[in-house]
Amino acid sequence: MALPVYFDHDGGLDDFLSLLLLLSYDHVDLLGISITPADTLIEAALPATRKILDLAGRSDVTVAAGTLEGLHPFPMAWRTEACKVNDLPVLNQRDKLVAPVSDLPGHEFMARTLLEAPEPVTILETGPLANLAWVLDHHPGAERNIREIRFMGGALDVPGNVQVEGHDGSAEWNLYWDPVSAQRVWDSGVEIRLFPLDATDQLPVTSAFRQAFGRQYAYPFSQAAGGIWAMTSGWEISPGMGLPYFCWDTLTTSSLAVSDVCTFREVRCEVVTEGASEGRTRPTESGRVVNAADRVDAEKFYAHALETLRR
Ligand code: AGV
Ligand code: CA
Repeated sequence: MALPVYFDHDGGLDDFLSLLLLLSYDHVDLLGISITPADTLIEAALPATRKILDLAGRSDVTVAAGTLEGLHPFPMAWRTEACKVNDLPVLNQRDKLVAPVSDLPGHEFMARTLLEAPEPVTILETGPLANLAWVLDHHPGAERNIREIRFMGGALDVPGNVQVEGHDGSAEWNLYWDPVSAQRVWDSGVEIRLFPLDATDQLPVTSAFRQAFGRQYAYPFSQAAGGIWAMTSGWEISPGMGLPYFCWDTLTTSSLAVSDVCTFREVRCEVVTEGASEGRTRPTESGRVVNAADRVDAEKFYAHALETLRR
């Protein structure tokens, strides 16, 4: 039984790693991809996404470039990582890109794909919620064709990862970029399966994990993934560089294939859209119910990623 999935990502390193995993899941029917121009530069993220599709032999999947902007731009040092992915040798063995680009902007492509889908779709969301919020506002009929959204975002009972002047640090970046869109999705009837920092904090990218890809380097997907994960290295020995890199989006993606990679609990929470906690997912009795990832089986995740990418 194929699982129809629509993927909206925002061109960060683990968004590309998520795409490599997703393309390895035989039970997933990938309907389309849009890119939110958040933790990325779209001019690099678009070709990098198409090159990964071509490498996977999935040049039939259409990609749409997002145009909606958030309120709080990501740091430029993070956004340029997509340029490095786009230049990876393993992704540049051919000089032609084949996977098609939609002539629609990301939000319209998402709407059309959902409206045309013959059965309810799982949305894999590894970036901010601007495109989905737009779809809910402009195409109310699309909502009933969404089975659920698997969304990397938020921080419930742990600190956030936004470290900017004037913010209290309680928010996670995917909500902080566009809190109003996040609130729009929270206010909808869409089922939310949330992968907050509470869960992903249990999955740091370690050197042992990165280097393990060297032992399976004959596989093109391991060349790509090992190269991309190597780009997340360095923070361990550089004080002041900030927080480490975690398997944020890749945990979210792996849950589509490994149902027991983590446990879930029901939490009521609301999105804060103003003030020093802007973008926070705050647990409160009056909030809406989300299914939040809780305890992660870290060894299971690392083993799954390594095994899946031996292709
Ligand atoms: O907050 C995690 C989200 C994930 O979707 N992104 C990165 C992942 O793609 C933002 C982010 C937080 N810390 C970062 C981030 C860092 N140190 N480098 C790049 N992006
Ligand atoms: Ca992301």
